[in-house]
Amino acid sequence: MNQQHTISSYLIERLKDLGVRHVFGVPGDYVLGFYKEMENSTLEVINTCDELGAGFAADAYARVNGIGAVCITYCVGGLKVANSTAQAFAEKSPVVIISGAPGKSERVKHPILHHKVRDFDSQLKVFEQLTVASAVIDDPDTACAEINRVIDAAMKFKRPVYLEIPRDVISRPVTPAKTEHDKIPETDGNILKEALQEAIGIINAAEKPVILAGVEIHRFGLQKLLLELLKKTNLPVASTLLSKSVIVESHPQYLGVYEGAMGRDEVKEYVESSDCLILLGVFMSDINLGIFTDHIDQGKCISTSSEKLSIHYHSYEDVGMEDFIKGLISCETRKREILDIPNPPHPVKPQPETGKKLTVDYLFGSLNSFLDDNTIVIADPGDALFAAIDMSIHSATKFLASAYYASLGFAVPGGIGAQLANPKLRPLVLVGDGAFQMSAMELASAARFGLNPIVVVLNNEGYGTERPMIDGRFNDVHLWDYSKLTEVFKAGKGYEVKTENELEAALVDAKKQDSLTILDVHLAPDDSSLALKRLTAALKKHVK
Ligand SMILES: Cc1ncc(C[n+]2csc(CCOP(=O)(O)OP(=O)(O)O)c2C)c(N)n1
Ligand SMILES: [Mg+2]
Repeated sequence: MNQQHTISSYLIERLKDLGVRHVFGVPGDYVLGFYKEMENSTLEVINTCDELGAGFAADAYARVNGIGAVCITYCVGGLKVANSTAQAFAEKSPVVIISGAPGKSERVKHPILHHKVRDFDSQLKVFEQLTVASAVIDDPDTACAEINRVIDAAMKFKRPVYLEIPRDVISRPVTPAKTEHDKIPETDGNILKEALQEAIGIINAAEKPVILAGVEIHRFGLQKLLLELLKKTNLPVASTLLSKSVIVESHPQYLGVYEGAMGRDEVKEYVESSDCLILLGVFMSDINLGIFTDHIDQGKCISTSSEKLSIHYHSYEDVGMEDFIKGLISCETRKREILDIPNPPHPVKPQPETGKKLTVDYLFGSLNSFLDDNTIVIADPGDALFAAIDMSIHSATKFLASAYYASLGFAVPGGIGAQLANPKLRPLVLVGDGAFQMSAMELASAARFGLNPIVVVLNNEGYGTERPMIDGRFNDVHLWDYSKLTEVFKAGKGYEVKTENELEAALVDAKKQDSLTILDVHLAPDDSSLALKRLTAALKKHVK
């Protein structure tokens, strides 16, 4: 960094240092200057149709790439990414939100400037709630240190951060500040030793220990350590829905997705009958626990996460998750015989019957055998997500979903972010018709940037997940010809799919296309996956 930096060039440099290659967003006059700076740099600007799409794309990008960024204008754009930022916060995804803002010189005497809501700091206050660190970069003397503080927090906590830059300061010269790259707090060696002693004692004495690998293993890049631990101990491992694909799903020690009553019965029984459950970075959220249909006994758990380590009913301070897992690997943990465990069933390709109407079961059976090593599955909440529980993802980190925050509209723009983060991947986007109507226009962005997601629209004529809870006309959607959208976007190919044989033909053909494809898959409005049937039965009790 020998050149004379400005606020914008310094921020761009820092983003690049951390691995950002694409920035998603929609410009506006308060941020146009920064857009020009990005265009003049090696960062690629990915204009989406709408800011929410940019926010979701940046979140998916961060999940695959380790960090993502979105750049928008003040309030009208910023407040649209509030929802995607909330998702990134809730599900731990390090996204840097960069917002333009009115210039300092324009604010004198509080004029009523366009896009201002109440006060000049209204948007900042919103983002203070949604991020782990935030700053207004308006002073060249502190700009670099503040940029570093905020970006380092994103890396440390794997959560979104917010930077707001008044438009008249972006070209101010600055002196680069030292970056801390501060890592997870140091572990206290004595406390770690004691915690490991206790944990190893319990694990070694247990008859049936089971590991539950959560999403933080993925976010903190600890998949290799997990594999080492499995090799060292031979213990069986399950994932949660949020962490699905944390480990390659054909691994011999893999049980499947544990999800209380929503997951496979054998997984529920196996996990819940364990006398020592080792939870690694698991979110104990309602969806992850099958809407609390789980029966996990805290008195049998050893749980480590980025926030705390607890053994049964007590906790240890200052023990990092990575250090604890490394400790488990290096200690004298008992190596067991590899047990005969209920692995997920191997995908069996269903045989299509000509003219037979499609069901959710058939669709997912067929999609399951369609996956290959380069497919990344991105599922929107709704039956697309629940039915995907039992798909067999080929390699680690090839499944993305808003499985805790549960915002509709993530999957289509998420496919854009995922494929730009790793161009070797082809997204298989699984999306309900309701969620698709919220996000379909972003396929135009996919077309513009030459991406080729295969988009499967589960067309059940409305909000199927909600119907069994309380039904009404509010759960219907207007019926579109989804497959014709490729004509509107002037790219790709659409298929209308009603029968088993039409599905097979469409999938085979879609795989050959190098542009985007949309499969409008007609399903009966009252059809659903087994997992959804169980979930709605559980939810019904809560909404009355
Ligand atoms: C942004 C957002 N709005 C509303 C909801 C509430 N919601 C949850 S599931 C659902 C229905 C989704 O319909 P669709 O995408 O067609 O999937 P299906 O339930 O039919 O499988 C709705 C509206 C939500 N989760 N997210
Ligand atoms: Mg639907």
